[in-house]
Amino acid sequence: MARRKPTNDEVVRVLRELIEYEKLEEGSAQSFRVRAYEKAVDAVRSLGRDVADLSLEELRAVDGIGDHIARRIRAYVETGRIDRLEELRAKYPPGLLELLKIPGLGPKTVLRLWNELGVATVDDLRRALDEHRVRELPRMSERMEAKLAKAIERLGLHAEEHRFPIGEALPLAEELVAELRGLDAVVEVAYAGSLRRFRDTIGDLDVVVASRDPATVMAAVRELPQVDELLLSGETKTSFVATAGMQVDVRVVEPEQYGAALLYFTGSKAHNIRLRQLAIERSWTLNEYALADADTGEVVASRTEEDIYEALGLSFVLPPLREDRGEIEAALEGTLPEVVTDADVIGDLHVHTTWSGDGRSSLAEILEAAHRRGLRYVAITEHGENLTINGLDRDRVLAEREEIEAFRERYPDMVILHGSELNIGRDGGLDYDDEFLAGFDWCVASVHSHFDLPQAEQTERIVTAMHHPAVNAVGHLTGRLIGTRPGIELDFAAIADAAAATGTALEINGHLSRLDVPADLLWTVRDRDDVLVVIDSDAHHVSDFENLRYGVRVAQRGWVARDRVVNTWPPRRFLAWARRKRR
Ligand code: DGT
Ligand code: CA
Ligand code: CA
Ligand code: ZN
Repeated sequence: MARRKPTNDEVVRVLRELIEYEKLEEGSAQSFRVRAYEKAVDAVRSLGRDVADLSLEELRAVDGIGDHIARRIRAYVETGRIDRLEELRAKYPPGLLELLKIPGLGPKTVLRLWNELGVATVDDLRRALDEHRVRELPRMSERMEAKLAKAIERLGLHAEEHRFPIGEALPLAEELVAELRGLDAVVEVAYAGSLRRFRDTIGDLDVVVASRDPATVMAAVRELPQVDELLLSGETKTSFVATAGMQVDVRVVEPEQYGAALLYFTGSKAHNIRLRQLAIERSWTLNEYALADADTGEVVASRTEEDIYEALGLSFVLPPLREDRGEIEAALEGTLPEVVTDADVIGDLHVHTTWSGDGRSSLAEILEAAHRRGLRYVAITEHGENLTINGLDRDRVLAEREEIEAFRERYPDMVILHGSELNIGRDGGLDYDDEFLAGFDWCVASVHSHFDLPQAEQTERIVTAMHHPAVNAVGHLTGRLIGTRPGIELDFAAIADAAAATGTALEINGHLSRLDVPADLLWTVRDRDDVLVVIDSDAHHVSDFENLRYGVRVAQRGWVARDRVVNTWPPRRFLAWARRKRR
């Protein structure tokens, strides 16, 4: 049987696994080989076509993919395996890859923990820490033990309840949904569960299918290329472990039941319980098949989620709000916040191009993509000079400014701002000097260093930066990388106060590994009309403008009212607001 063509995301996942093993093999996270793989990952991600369609020759010709890696990619496309990866998988226990995710644990230390203490999983490490065995190793200490214990706790890396970062879950879910949508037997299909509610981490994937022919759908699910191990194979439910290690539950219902099933499996459980109580008060029942009369069984509503909310006397609740955090009461009273939707976002104020060392699309490509997306304003914000390697010195800033000027004629209906992503220094200082900073139209300032400062100092440096007239927004506030790096410690209430006092927006960075400011923090200031937010893609490539949609979901989860999102404002209002602070 011909092998199904792996997607680019799948190839990226395999390369990333190889990267982690190579780190162990090299005893370094920075080796030449590791960097070569990382370049290849970037190259595949920005390829713009299916990597599986490229011949070995074509792969070799791709910038960033060398001969070795080209061969490995071809081997994977053709046979579904890479000998080198199999060899490394056999050599190291898989738990070591989890250990590598813990901040403060490099490959060398992980290897030492394994060789000398037999630590092969996060649970093993926790035990070793509890028993104070780690401090006996060279270059380890009591302080280091405490730091590691805290890092494990903050990352939520429990072997028993392993959760996947949304950045891993979403691409897989989209692949599965696209695959199933292509089947004739499928009327409708969507992912539900915590992913649809847009939580940061996902326990398992829940997929709901509407079909009149469940047997055909279930048979097709069993044959999906993403199935690694079949766990359960029933008439209307199939569960499997996907190639990425994530568990997936696929359920099939009749098209008439689709809304009820989607509602049920989207959750949260707490939200469902409240809905069921409301149903019971009316002598109805609510389950994954229908809202129905408790006595006669007659269906009250089931076809769509909207029908069911309406029958229960509630306004429609968007999935990211379904956490029983007051949304039921608000929906009953009709006082749900008017949250931002995809179509409301008409600007993007944090965008990189190849002028930044880590940008992957040219200025021309980025502007064309922004324009095609219908954006009314966009700020090009390359890294400031203090970010080594990737930052721009003054000459390059001015050179780019000239290029941007030329593009303004090409896109008369899109305002192009020339900005910068500044680096907040240890004491709140910024790149360049005040006069030079005044030459930008818009600046985002972000923390890219000193992640370990105590809370008071960390808060203080950011507040200091917010007071600078050049700083319009604070980028990815906590600096967290979901599943890999915990956020910095902050007094968020103080940050929100400073944002309001200085006219500085807080960015919701929509990159899936960041989603920062986190929704939970935003939720704590949901009633503060004076705390403004900007939803940014932080694009480094034309495909990253999709991040705006993810940022919108974070804003919804944080109950951010639309009018608090400055890039929903018409250009004139937005520009007047941004200029006010810079004067
Ligand atoms: P996860 O997978 O841990 O990230 O979180 P969820 O929310 O996706 O939870 P999951 O996969 O256990 O179940 C999916 C949805 O199904 C959940 O959000 C609500 C619904 N559900 C599951 N179990 C129950 C239950 O016992 N009662 C009710 N009312 N709903 C449930
Ligand atoms: Ca789930
Ligand atoms: Ca589930
Ligand atoms: Zn950036």
